[in-house]
Amino acid sequence: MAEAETKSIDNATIKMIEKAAADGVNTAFDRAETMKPCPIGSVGSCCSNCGQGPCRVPLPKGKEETPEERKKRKGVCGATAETIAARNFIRMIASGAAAHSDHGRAVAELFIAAAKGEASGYKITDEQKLLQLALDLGVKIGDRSNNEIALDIGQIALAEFGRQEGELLFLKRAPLKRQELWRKQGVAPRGIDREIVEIMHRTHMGVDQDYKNLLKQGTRAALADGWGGSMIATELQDILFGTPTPVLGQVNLGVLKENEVNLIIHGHEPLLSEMIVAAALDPEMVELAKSKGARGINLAGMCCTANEILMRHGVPLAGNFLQQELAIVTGVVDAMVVDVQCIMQSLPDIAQCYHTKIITTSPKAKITDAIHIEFDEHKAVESAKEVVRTAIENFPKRGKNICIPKEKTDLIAGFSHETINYLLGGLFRASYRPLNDNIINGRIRGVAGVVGCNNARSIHNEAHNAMVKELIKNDVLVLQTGCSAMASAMAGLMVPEAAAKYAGEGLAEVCETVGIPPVLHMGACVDNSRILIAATAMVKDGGLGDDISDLPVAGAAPEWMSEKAISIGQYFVASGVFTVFGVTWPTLGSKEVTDFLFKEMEEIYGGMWAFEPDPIKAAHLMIEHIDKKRKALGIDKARERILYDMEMRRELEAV
Ligand code: BF8
Ligand code: SF4
Repeated sequence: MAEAETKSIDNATIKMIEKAAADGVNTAFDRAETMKPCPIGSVGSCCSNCGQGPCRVPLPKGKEETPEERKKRKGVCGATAETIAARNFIRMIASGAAAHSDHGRAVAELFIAAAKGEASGYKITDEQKLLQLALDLGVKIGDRSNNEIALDIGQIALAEFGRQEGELLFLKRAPLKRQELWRKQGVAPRGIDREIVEIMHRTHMGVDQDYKNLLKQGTRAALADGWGGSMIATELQDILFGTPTPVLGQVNLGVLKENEVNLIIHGHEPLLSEMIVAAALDPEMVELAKSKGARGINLAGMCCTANEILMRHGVPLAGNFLQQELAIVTGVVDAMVVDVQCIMQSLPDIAQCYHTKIITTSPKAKITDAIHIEFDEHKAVESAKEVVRTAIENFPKRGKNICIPKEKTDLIAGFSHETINYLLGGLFRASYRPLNDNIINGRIRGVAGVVGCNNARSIHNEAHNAMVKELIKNDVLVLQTGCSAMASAMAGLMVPEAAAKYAGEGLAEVCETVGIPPVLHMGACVDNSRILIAATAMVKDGGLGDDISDLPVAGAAPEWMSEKAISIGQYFVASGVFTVFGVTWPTLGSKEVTDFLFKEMEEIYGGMWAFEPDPIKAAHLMIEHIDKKRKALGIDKARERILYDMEMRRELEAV
């Protein structure tokens, strides 16, 4: 069916969209056709922050606005289009920062419970990282036990959420110049919760009505996400569950198995999924599965939970955001267990057409018509077993209407900051030096973080793949997280062989020498904090300036949709990174707000936003920015030289 081919570039996805249509199942792809975005709300020009509205303040169509007309474009309370757009934008940041940070809080709470011995099944796995964090946070080590040290760390981390004064401790990990800039600008976050609450206060009717001042608070809350909540989540998860190291995995709906119980773990927090991974290996569970006629239990991940359990256990990835409904359409998913974030409410509806059980687990995220098995970290093993048992018992109820797409692709994941450091530098002198050297000598032009979601308003995975291929072709090393990472993995970009096939000569040469793919999977969205740490490590290693904004780096989310993506983008920009988003831009209803984000932020923070829906053009904006930074560093000539060398080499080879 030609129509499905206009919705995704991935064959497994296309097949399942077709099957959904044949089965009479309505998916996000259909709903995106019938529900068009509101042209006023989508550009930030609709305010519903009080009962006098919603007030709409759209730009006049097709003509320049006179100053008089401009003055009349106000909400009932007098709020201008700038105030309305800025308020809407920073409320997105508040929600995104809250999502990541509440995740971080849950990890900190579990960390404390584990340290106290009150959470059976959880333990300190990465002792080295525990001790490193203790040093960073000034926690006494001496001859204290790991649990004693962990308890102090957990309590310090948890206190960061409610901190009322001072600034977040992890800000000290940023380059010194950046820290000073944040302080000078007054955006160094105090407590994580405090900054989010302050957004909600300031955007209440009749409070902060200066768009620049509103955006400044948005920056403060976003930094509290990246250098606070998200970083706490990543660090403590690594200590509890292990810091990722290179691991072979597989991705796409083809990882589902006809003869086994298929249990999909979907959502974000690895607290539950880690336990489910353990429960699925339990001989008692495996026996139970066999007694029901299955050959075993096949776990697969969806969305960021998938990334978490892939990075640490090699559990296969069933798919990214827009494939969640389609996994059920295969007819072989016996249960899908979800926790928080990016979970479509349509899942139970679709499940009714097949036999799949949808299980919610978080008291924060229930779905009408789903089964709820509350996850209690104090009884985690039992909760996890109950979930696995529910899937097993549902296996015999599978219908005949099943189809598993054959597509599945290999990938190497597990590129934490520590792993990159180790792989580049070797066991005895782990460092970013070889990366910096290869950037300075021009083999690697720069580094790009390509992250974020799928969006039903754009062709599934198309922009991710086009952008990433264009970047590596131009010798830009790509770091990835979230659904974007999965899109690249599906396209075969995350195996070492991809270097020779897709990367420019300089990048390919480095990848082949070190033995890494040209596109590195760094984890879930919350792990974008790893990219901040990697960028800081590049600064600290020397030769590339003294701040993140000096580095030849850029960021992008070509298919973004979630509010978390906006928070991530804002903390990257405020950390000094040029960041380009695709699909749509939520402040286009106000020229002033958009100009501030796209231009003025560069003057203040050295990083700025851009909006470019064409992924190739967007990739070239990133490359231009990288080249601009290379020039400022005085290393642009080195690259010309190396390319010349290669040209000469080719000529010699041709002789
Ligand atoms: O945190 S990339 S669609 S799954 S929001 Fe969601 Fe976007 Fe995927 Fe993970 Ni991130
Ligand atoms: Fe309208 Fe002002 Fe109320 Fe917003 S806060 S809905 S602009 S009256």
